[in-house]
Amino acid sequence: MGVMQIAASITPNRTKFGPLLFPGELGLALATLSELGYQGVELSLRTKDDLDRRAFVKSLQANKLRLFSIATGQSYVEDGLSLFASEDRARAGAVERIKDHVDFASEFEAQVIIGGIRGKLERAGDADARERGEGAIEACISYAEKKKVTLLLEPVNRYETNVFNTVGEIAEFMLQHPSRYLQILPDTFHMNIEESDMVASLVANKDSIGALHCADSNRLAPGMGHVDFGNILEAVKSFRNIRYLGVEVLPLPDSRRCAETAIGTIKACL
Ligand code: LER
Ligand code: MN
Repeated sequence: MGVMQIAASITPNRTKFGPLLFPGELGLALATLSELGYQGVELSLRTKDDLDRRAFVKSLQANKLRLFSIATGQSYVEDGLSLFASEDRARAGAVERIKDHVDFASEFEAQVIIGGIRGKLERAGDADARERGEGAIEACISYAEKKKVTLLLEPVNRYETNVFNTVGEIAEFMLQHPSRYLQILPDTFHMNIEESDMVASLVANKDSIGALHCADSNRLAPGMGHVDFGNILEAVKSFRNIRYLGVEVLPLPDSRRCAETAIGTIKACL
């Protein structure tokens, strides 16, 4: 990896999912991120129809930004679709949404994130439900392989889900489901809760890390909490498969201030 690329997580629509900058203000988001020195965006979408694609492509180009990935958690938060749902229809609906996002991503050489859309097991430890959920992820992997799109599996903390809380759990899943189109997306906010040693977990899985979500301990912009970004970024900047650092934070006190603080902190560490 050469110079580390920096992206921000944004959304074209207003949503219950909180850690996104400039919700509902796509034009302002792209112009501001470009002005502040970002290289691209991670776009959180509910459905494939949330976006006027032509206008989006034009605006990306005008602002010299790239689309690095599509984030998919809104399907769970807004519509109750999830890969580990007990109800067959909710599970199938989540797989269909991911396939749509894979199609979209393939046009941009972008990646697709499987984070919040996993949902959770209704009964923790339910082996059958777990197997059905893993089957749903396998269906997504097969489709992504056909479209040559990389899926990023994201460990999420125990207060949000009961499947894959740590980087190590995802690494184990990947050993059982080897695919060159599957990588890990650690998130420093979740890691700060779950990992005993954040840098050690990252280093132990360095070739599988496809991107990194950067949020501070309080889910605000890096620099507004107590995560040690110096040590973390010093480690990840030499990882060979990492495509970008994504700023995925609550827009507080406001989106612009977060975007500015985050890139300032990250650049100072690199
Ligand atoms: C999504 O990137 C994330 O970090 C999770 O909190 C989703 O629930
Ligand atoms: Mn995240």
